[in-house]
Amino acid sequence: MFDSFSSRISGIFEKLRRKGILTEADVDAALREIRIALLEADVSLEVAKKFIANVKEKAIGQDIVKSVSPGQMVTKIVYDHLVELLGASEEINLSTKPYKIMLVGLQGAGKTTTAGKLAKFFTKKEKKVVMASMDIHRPAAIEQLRVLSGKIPGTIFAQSEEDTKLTPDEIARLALKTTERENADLLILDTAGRLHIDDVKMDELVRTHKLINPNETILVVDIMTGQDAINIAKKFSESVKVSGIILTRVEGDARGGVALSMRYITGCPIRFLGVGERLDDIEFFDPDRVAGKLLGMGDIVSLVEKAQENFSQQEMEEAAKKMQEGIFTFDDMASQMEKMSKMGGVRSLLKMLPQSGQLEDIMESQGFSDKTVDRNIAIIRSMTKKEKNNYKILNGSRRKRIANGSGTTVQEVNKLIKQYEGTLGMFKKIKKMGGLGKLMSMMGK
Ligand SMILES: Nc1nc2c(ncn2[C@@H]2O[C@H](COP(=O)(O)OP(=O)(O)OP(=O)(O)O)[C@@H](O)[C@H]2O)c(=O)[nH]1
Ligand SMILES: [Mg+2]
Repeated sequence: MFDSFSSRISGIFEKLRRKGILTEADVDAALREIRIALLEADVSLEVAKKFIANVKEKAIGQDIVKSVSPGQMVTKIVYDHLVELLGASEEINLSTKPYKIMLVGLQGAGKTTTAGKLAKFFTKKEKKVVMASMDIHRPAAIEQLRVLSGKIPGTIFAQSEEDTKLTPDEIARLALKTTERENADLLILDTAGRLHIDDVKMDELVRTHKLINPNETILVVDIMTGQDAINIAKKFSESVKVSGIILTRVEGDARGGVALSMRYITGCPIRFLGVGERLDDIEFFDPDRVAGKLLGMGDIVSLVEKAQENFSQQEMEEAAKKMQEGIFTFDDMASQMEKMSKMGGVRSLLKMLPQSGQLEDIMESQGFSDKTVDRNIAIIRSMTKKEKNNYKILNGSRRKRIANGSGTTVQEVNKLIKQYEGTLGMFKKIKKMGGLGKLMSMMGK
């Protein structure tokens, strides 16, 4: 997320840090560059101006010119201001029963997908969720939500397949009734996308909004909309009282400025970020994390969370123990590769780290690139048990057999074995040095 902005910003800071002693002119120059970066990232002019003024005031107040590490100091000040601008995260806690959430937004913003993501999110928390779609304008829209809800065990879809002629008001009433009858915790209502704000469908939205009287009205905004997103948000807030925002398509190289301006302009908290098309691709909005990303500091928190979801505590301990003992088999290698691709692939994982470009090269040289993972797993699967436990017996004819069996070439098999040797060598070295714990303490951690 926010790749181009963050690489630009981190470049500016890099320059500052290299300078050692900063003059006020250095700081001014850097702030001018930051301002351009903000504007290019679609932050509104008003917000960018205010941001720079605040940072400058703070920076001068702190006497950065004399401070020990001025570059770092400026980074910190900018970071703090970004966090402030993004606004504190506020969770949706289902404070009343049933809690009613209505999703509104422009056509294609991601409302229906987000409805599914939220349903899954709350179902995982043992909440009973009812869903309904008031989108009678697009024939397949109700079906789309029905299919999504079918993928989330436990959720209840309020509309029956026979009811194709209901009006949005009737659907709303039906959904409320179902929610009560099922004694559900949460009702999620999807609405039709508006093409323009002054669409006739807007009146319909206002009417059903009144009827439902939701506890939470969430505006779903595609972050790729750029500057327009801000106007859309303003207009929507004028018609129905928006209480929270969910930004979608945040995973790509989005121009993150929308996230920065949104809170300031609407006064509404950003609740979640949509980071992909799958139902699990939703993240809590965490201003610290987003600010860190914006400044190219990587996203260690997301990385750790992802790892925790995919590796159990026990697996982690086992892996660490093996590493300690210098044990690493081809099966271990294959299982690591499988886990990586389950977590979204090497590329998406590395994106969360600073300097991800260089790391990607290193991972690639170790056989962990998205292009080669499937191939390497196939190669390992074509080995016998004996071969997997002792790579030294892999002579020419065995390698040829493995290449044939996995639909690869002998060169590719050779490459993988070499990579395996490299990792095994590293594990052995760790063992020699007294294990992982020793190594860590040597590194001062
Ligand atoms: N990459 C990415 N795609 C998303 C995200 N959220 C939704 N999409 C995709 O965006 C497209 C539109 O999503 P929908 O959920 O149908 O959007 P909508 O707002 O309900 O659209 P209408 O009902 O037509 O107004 C689909 O292809 C989704 O898979 C996201 O966070 N990231
Ligand atoms: Mg929809």
